Amino acid sequence: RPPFNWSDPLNLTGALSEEERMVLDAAHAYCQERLQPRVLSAFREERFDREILSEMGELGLLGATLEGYGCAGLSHVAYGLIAREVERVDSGYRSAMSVQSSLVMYPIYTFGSDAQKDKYLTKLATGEWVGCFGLTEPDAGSDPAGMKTRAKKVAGGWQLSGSKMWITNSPIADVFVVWAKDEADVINGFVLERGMKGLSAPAIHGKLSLKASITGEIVMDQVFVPDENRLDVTGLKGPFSCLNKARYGIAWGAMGAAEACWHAARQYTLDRKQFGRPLAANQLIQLKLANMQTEITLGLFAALQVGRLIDKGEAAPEMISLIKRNNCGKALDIARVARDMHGGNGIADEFQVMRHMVNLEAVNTYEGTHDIHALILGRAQTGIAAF
Ligand code: TGC
Ligand code: FAD
Repeated sequence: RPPFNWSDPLNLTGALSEEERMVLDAAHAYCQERLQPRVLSAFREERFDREILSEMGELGLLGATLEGYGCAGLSHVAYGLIAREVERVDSGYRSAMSVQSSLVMYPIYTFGSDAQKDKYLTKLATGEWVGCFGLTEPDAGSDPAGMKTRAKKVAGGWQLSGSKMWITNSPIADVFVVWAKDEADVINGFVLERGMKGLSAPAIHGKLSLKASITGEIVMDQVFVPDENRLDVTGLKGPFSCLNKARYGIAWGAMGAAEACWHAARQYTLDRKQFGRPLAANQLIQLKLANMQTEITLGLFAALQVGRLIDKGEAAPEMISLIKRNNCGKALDIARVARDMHGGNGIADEFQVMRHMVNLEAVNTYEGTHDIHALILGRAQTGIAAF
């Protein structure tokens, strides 16, 4: 009888290349040894430890799929594995990593001039500079086409005015990738830098989710941005092509958080006795564990398939919507059930599961909400846009 590994039931590890397995092991070791010990206090104190991005840079975890500029040139599956290991610890740490890699380095790499790439990419890859991505506004979330931020052409550059809301990393960012409409209502991308006159990025406090990640606004009051800081792309396909990369990583990451909750629930119910035997001896508990195992395994294999298709240049955005939506929704359900299985202890932060649960609420919302991805899939199968 071939062996059955309960924690890797369909042998995902066996479907990875040797390089991907090495990346997985290195990312796992870093996350468990360096990130896990500090997440509890960071979450309690609503603190993002800035040096985490430098540590990730040192290990080659930033912009990992890009070639050159000190980037590792890894497969998209390897990038997904990194996201999964980081989010096994905390979705907020994965947020910081995926914004830097997919939403800041990727657009500069793809739409930037050689001078922009030389100036920004190496420093972003090492984590010496932190980046953020400003698309969402107070009145334009699911519908970014409704943005109000304006870029007015002036001599030698552009003058940007407007505000962006809910921006991961913005209060500590050195580099701001910002999307704005020009006078013809066409969306353009710009790279702004900390210190530009009229630019500020106040932090948003009071979050009950992703408290170990820093989130803020971007406020632009007639910020002059030189011509050479404009990205060479127009229209929503600019920001959306970045979102494809980030949403793909989130599909892996959410499964990492779900695995953390599943493993915790399994161990807790094996250890805790009620009615004279382990909780895990009950059929209701085993059913929940089997459901978690099944959903996580299917979600990981779907992410693996999409990753392989991205590497071959054959992934359509709808495929990414399918896995982002499914994996975030399933991870949130799993975290809620795992919290319940921990009983009263489940609400204590030392047991980790409720932190994952509240984090996953935001993960299910950002980068396109669960329902927006349903509408993208609905449009693709009916030909009718419902939004
Ligand atoms: P639509 O008409 O569908 O498309 C407009 C243009 O964009 C192109 N396009 C894409 N290109 C590449 N990849 C994609 N996924 C694309 N989707 C669309 C499309 O071909 C078209 O191009 P063209 O040349 O014909 O003009 O646009 P719409 O306005 O009708 O879109 C509606 C909808 C709902 C699909 C879209 O607006 C949407 O996805 N909304 C969700 C917004 C969102 O995801 N925001 C994320 C903000 S960033 C963030 O949350 C970071 S969190 C980071 C962290 O902490 O981890
Ligand atoms: P809304 O668009 O107002 O949606 C509210 C509800 O209405 C949702 O349930 C939605 O599904 C539903 N809805 C909307 N339209 C329809 C429709 N047509 N039909 C049916 N239902 C609909 N943005 C960035 O640009 N950069 C970042 O770095 C970033 N980081 C973030 C970090 C955090 C912690 C959070 C919470 C958000 C972040 N965001 C970021 C913003 C995020 O992408 C938006 O919150 C998200 O896209 C949803 O937009 P909204 O909050 O305006 O909700």
